[in-house]
Amino acid sequence: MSQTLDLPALREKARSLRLDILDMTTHAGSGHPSSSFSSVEILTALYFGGILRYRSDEPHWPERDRFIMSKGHAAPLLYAVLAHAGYFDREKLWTLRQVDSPVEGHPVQGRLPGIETTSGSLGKGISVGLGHVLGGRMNGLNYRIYVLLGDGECEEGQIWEAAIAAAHFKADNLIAIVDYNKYQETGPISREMALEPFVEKWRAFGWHVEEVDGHDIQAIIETLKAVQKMKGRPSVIITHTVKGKGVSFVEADYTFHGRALTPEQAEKAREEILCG
Ligand SMILES: Cc1ncc(C[n+]2csc(CCOP(=O)(O)OP(=O)(O)O)c2C)c(N)n1
Ligand SMILES: [Mg+2]
Repeated sequence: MSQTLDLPALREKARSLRLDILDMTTHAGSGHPSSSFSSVEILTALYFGGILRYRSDEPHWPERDRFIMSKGHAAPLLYAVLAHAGYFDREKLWTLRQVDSPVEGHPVQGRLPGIETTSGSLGKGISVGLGHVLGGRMNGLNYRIYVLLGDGECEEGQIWEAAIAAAHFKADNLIAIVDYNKYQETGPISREMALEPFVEKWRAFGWHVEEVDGHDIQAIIETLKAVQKMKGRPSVIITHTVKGKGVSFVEADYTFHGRALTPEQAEKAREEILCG
């Protein structure tokens, strides 16, 4: 991959991913568009910004970095990214949530190349990631593991149990990224189960913490490169995001969490994404 960043191309990639998420979920009539839109720039930075080491034509390459989609309901985004990265034919995307399609409502390991873990039941990602850390050590492999968490997901107790363990095992090749969009399924995090002071909590658990604008691709890439140098403890990047990013009326309405846009709404959304 090229060392010089082509930011206009990366922004164009992010736009294409948003359009694919929109088309997949509208065609399926269900799914999680706003959760997927929220993390588009994070995955663009990881997969297309020269961060993640992968070979889409050799999905089980032992030295590959692992990407764990812990907020598994953002499956449409993961599928769009994997298709754009060359893991499978993009035409498959339009079978999202159809009976017998491998493009399931939540990712299932083994159903499509590039899916590193089954997810959808929230809270497991750091535990899975730490398993890869310890397995890599036993096998003498130096890959990194990136785990994408939702902020609502961080209300799960297993996240914090795994955070203790990751610090204990000095898992400095484990990088958690929190999509801090301030909303979960049923409303604002501050009302449902407040997380603040969030940075201090991670620090108290022994993690190195960075904060970044989760829609600024360049800043995300720079932060990811910075945490790669961390020694002796795991890192977490808290990315400040907007749930539904890119479509004004989805940003303004958290009930789009598990609801697709109607075909009419999708036309308005397409215009906004194309002009944004
Ligand atoms: C263990 C578990 N409990 C509840 C759910 C139902 N659920 C699906 S998504 C979601 C909210 C997740 O919010 P967040 O992590 O903030 O993700 P966002 O969509 O905002 O990115 C919930 C409660 C689940 N999938 N797994
Ligand atoms: Mg959230």
